[in-house]
Amino acid sequence: MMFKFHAVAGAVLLGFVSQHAIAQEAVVRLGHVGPTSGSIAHLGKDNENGARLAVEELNAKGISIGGKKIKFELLAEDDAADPKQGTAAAQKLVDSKVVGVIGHLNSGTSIPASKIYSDAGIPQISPSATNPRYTRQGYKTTFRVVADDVHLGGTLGKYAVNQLKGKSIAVVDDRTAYGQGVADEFEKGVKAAGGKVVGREFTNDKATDFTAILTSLKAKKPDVVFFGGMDAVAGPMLRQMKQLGISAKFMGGDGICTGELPKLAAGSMGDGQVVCAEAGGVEGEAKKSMEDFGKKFKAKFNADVQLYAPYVYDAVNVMVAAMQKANSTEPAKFLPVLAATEGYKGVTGTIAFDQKGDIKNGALTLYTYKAGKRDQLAVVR
Ligand code: ABU
Repeated sequence: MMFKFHAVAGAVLLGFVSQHAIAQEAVVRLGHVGPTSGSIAHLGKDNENGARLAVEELNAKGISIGGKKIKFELLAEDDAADPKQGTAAAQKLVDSKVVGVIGHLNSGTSIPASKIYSDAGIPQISPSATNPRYTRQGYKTTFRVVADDVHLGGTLGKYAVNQLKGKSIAVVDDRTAYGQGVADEFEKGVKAAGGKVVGREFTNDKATDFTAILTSLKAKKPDVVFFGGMDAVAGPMLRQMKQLGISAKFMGGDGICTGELPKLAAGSMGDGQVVCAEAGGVEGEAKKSMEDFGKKFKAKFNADVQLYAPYVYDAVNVMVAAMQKANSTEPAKFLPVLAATEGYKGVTGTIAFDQKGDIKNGALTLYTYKAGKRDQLAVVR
């Protein structure tokens, strides 16, 4: 009889304790979306790992919000850089009750997905989508921590004329939202600097044979070829340029400005031949935090940062900082705090958002490649 009483009392107490414990701890879901399959899976994985590192550190630190210990759970989705898969992934995350999303990697997926997040009232921070349209749709939920293609393409266009002294410039794009957009802005930049575009061709983001367009451009004797698209296409294009005897400088936006490009070009890049730009960057003392991030990333994933992993890491942290400041993980409560972010010190520099959700005073880092490694030319604003 006595044993029975103790057992019942123990069970009641255990129930109370575990309910109490549950009440003190909450799981908060964050979404990440990028292409972790397909030709740019290496970039999708790079982004996803940036998010994983941030979430692991936050959980290890132990964050309390609204009187509860928060355990962040990352729901990582693959959109294969495909707009339709991008919207399906967005809907899946909304249905899974994420409170915020970091992604997508591509402009072509981030733009259509942004309506789904906006309709659900869920903040979305893209760490890498650079098409200006992304933040110009009037959505309050849409943010970006890198510069856009107006800045990126325009600066590269002027650089082609003023620094590279390009006289006959050819432009190719992959007809994606990013590729075509950045190529258009590049062309405007060339023209604004008094340069001449001698040819414009296009391909697609899955193409591998560029013989026809490169042969047509070769006849125009370009001294600079700009490609609007990603590294998976730029690599084979560089190989085929070499085979066809086109020795022009090769330029591109952030999509080609990756650690993987030399491998994809398989030895066909001359030192200093390629000039590209990352849509962010740090100078002076701030460089240390970026370098430290690179070391930490390498130690954890046994891989070098490809391009935007540190921007993803900052995007997760700036979103969680807004939750802490709002003392709430409810999107409706922390969204206005996120929008009002000022002076957040991340590894990629200082983050503040303008009215559209774009980073204020965004930087660009111009790179070339020497001996198969990225080599910084300049940071410009
Ligand atoms: N910004 C380059 C890669 C991502 C994109 O905008 O599509």
